[in-house]
Amino acid sequence: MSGEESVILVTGGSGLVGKAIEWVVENDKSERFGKRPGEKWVFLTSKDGDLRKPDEAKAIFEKYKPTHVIHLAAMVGGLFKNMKYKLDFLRENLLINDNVLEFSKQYEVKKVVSCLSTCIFPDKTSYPIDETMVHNGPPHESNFGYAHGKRLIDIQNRAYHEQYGCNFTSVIPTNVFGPHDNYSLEDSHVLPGLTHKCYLAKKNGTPFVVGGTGKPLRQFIYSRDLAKLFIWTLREYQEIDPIILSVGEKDEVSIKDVADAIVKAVDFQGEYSFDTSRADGQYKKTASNEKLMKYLPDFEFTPFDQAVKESVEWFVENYETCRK
Ligand code: NAP
Ligand code: GFB
Repeated sequence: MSGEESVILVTGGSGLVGKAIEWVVENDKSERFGKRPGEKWVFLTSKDGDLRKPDEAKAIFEKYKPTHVIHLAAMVGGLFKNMKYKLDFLRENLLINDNVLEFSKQYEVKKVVSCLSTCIFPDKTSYPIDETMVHNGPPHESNFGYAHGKRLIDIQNRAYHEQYGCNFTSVIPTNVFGPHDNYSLEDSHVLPGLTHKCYLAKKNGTPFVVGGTGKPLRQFIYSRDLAKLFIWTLREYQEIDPIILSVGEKDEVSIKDVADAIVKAVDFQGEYSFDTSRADGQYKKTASNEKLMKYLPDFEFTPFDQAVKESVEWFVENYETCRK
């Protein structure tokens, strides 16, 4: 991205990942990740327009005339929300993605970076999973609506590139957590959901109950680390094919490890238990970050326990106003 005026539109700018990108743009002083002269960053919320609706989506592009787009806006949620609303996840995200990509083409946006997820990979697969395996078989039953909607972004990117020469690419983050997450007790992802549950258990002297067996394995990326990688992808990554943005295979942890880290960060003194009547979801989705490491061999991820501590501290400080 040259120094001339760039208008970078971040759809979903008020969410977990969007707020992390805003934080990095405003606070990182490095040339690689911080805001650069001539850049205007626009962080959208759904109040700026419902991206499921073509007229509202077009009005946003007409108003801002972006040169670049980081496309985050989506219906998002954890395992239990995905199991309940499979059609909504599919249809809402298809509508949003079609509008954002089509108006990016119509308004001649120079580059779009959209967002897939490591949970959309085939359920029956070899490990570690890499970027070439996105379409190699059906996703896990628990979130097939969300997964197919996300997979289509990769198909759309390739079709826009082949037919119109559009520079549309995507990233594949693993599970993300950090400040400004959604802390809903039922619909959130595991880390914010357990943070909220553990906080209430400590506050009310009630049991802290973790869903499932605690055995499934996950890789977690701190939102502020992911934000830096998004900015790098926008500025320097030149492929149409997606790139996995994740910590390494060796950093994979169990859900019990997550619960233990949250108990430590919340300073919960009681015992906690597992409600094995609740689903475990995918047992594992171990992803390789080899492609990313070839591009950024020196990138340093925030240590998991430190990131959990910062996230829990943010939640406690913002309990009254955060999404829950
Ligand atoms: P989030 O916190 O739920 O934020 C979603 C954002 O999308 C919000 O800014 C929301 O606006 C906006 N949005 C939702 N529906 C919209 C609509 N119809 N029109 C306009 N804006 C709409 O989500 P997130 O965790 O930051 O996720 C961002 C991206 O990362 C998503 O594409 C998600 O699929 C992907 N991802 C997330 C994870 C994860 O673990 N969180 C993992 C992999 C990939 P409001 O604030 O106004 O509602
Ligand atoms: O983050 P999560 O909901 O989604 O994690 P996935 C689910 C795992 O955490 C399961 C356990 O093994 C759950 O049994 N768990 C324990 C809990 N307690 C809780 C809790 O209170 N809340 C939640 N949510 N889980 C998602 C996909 O899969 O990954 C989404 O369904 C999305 O589409 C996301 O892409 C990144 O990692 O299982």
